[in-house]
Amino acid sequence: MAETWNNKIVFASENRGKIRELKALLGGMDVDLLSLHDYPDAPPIVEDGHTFFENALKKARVISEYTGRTVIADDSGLEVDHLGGAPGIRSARYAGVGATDEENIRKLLTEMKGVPGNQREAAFKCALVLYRADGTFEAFEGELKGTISLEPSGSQGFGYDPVFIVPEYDMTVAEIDPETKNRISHRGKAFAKLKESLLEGRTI
Ligand code: ITT
Repeated sequence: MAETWNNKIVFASENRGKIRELKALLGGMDVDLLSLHDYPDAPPIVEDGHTFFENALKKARVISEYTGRTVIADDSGLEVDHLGGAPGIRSARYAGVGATDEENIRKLLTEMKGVPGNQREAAFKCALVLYRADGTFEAFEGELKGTISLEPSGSQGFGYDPVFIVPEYDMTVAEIDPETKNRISHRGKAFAKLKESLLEGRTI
């Protein structure tokens, strides 16, 4: 089938875990998802916003202006009540710029050491922006509530999934199968709203 301009959407992300999830979420739709790995010379994006939404909008705008395409951007992270909402927008670089998921998890568990079970509430948050080349955009949000475990468990997903327990499943997100994660997760919920908008023809 010939490629058309309109079915190509760029996901303004380098995070392979997020890209994998978004590809699965788009399954069945006539959309060809590119990512920043297809644009190695794209300008670096300084995530200097104060909210997930501000950062998602900036990523989407910069990459849409660079590529001339419709762009989806996600800014997401973990908010832990006991830590006053940290790591929040700093989730990817909690243990330092370029930190691995393991390093971020280790720092989180150190900060949460000795905190009792009833004070370990947290939430994953996601802001998703779809930005068109003409400068108009739509924004969607999603949230998943849970608690921080005492130690990592499970091997699926990415980021903080091994230490985030979903009470309804009594499992960490890294122990839950990917399809279920995409149905219940912060990104999955935000994406479901975006998809509804795409299917109604309101968005692109
Ligand atoms: P891009 O900006 O290239 O998309 P990033 O990893 O830097 O990738 P963010 O700035 O949005 O993305 O940071 C999100 C971080 O929040 C991510 O690196 C994880 O540590 C965490 N996170 C977000 N969604 C998550 C999920 O579904 N499961 C586990 N951790 C998640």
